Amino acid sequence: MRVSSTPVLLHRLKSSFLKSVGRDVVKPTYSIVTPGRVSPARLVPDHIVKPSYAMTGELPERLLEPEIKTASEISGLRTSCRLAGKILNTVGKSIKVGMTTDAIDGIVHEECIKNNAYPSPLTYKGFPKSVCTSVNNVACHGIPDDRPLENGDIVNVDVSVYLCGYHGDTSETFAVGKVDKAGQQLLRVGRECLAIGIDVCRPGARFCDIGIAISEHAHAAGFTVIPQIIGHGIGTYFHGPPDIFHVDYITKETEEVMRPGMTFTIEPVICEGSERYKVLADGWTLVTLDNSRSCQFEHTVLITDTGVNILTKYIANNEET
Ligand SMILES: [Co+2]
Repeated sequence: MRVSSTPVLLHRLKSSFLKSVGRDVVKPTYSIVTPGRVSPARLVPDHIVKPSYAMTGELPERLLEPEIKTASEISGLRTSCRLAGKILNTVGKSIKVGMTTDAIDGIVHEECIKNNAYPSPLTYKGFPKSVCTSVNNVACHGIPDDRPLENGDIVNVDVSVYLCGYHGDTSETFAVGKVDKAGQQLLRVGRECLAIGIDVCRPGARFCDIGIAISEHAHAAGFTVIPQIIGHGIGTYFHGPPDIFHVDYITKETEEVMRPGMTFTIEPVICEGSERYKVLADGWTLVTLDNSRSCQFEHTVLITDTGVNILTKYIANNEET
């Protein structure tokens, strides 16, 4: 749920990234998606503890520095992240041809309420639904609507929950029915990019090392990365420092090093065509300019004393803990 507006980034990346867009986009074997009808926001019962923006519309003041969390803060965050991972797993198992993205919204919403959590996207900066669903040429922040999923679609479901006073954030792009070879390859590389980005995390590593590793892998496979879609620090706030870039972007800030107790998301958007995009009139839906497909995978991670922990990882036999 975060797009960087750093103008300097746009400027610096322009030349190097446009060069990498060499591949022709072949005739699509998938549907190009346009927004459908959005149902009313789902209701949250009174007993669910809500983040401040859901009550007042105001976001908490942004921290200036990445936060080092205490053991008890980490334990709260771990609980919400575990639930986000569990809900994403439940959604993934239910996805099938003919299901609308509004139905996905319904599942995520109900799972949140059942587990005493608030669906973080709902009312965040005015977002109208409980989850983001982004299909095919929609790169991120898609609004669930009445369009039924088609055989061959790819759909990203971005689940964020607010539980125990903490936000947990994770997403995955799922194949619907039989996806063509190019789409399968895109999903594989997208998944690998997240894993590679997580792999470089440890105390002492620079934040920019994440983007360097991810973009190198994506480019080697012939794909691009949307520079402005960035990961973020997370805690009692949905989005905070540090900004996590998924491209090769070196500044004083991105050269800062990771320290134990820091928690943030990694969530690269990988495209099969150009990384250029536009935001539709609804103010949210971000689509690729050339209508090519993109995928996104996301985890919330914790820097530990010795490495990194994936807080939103789904662990099957740990379901009820
Ligand atoms: Co996120």
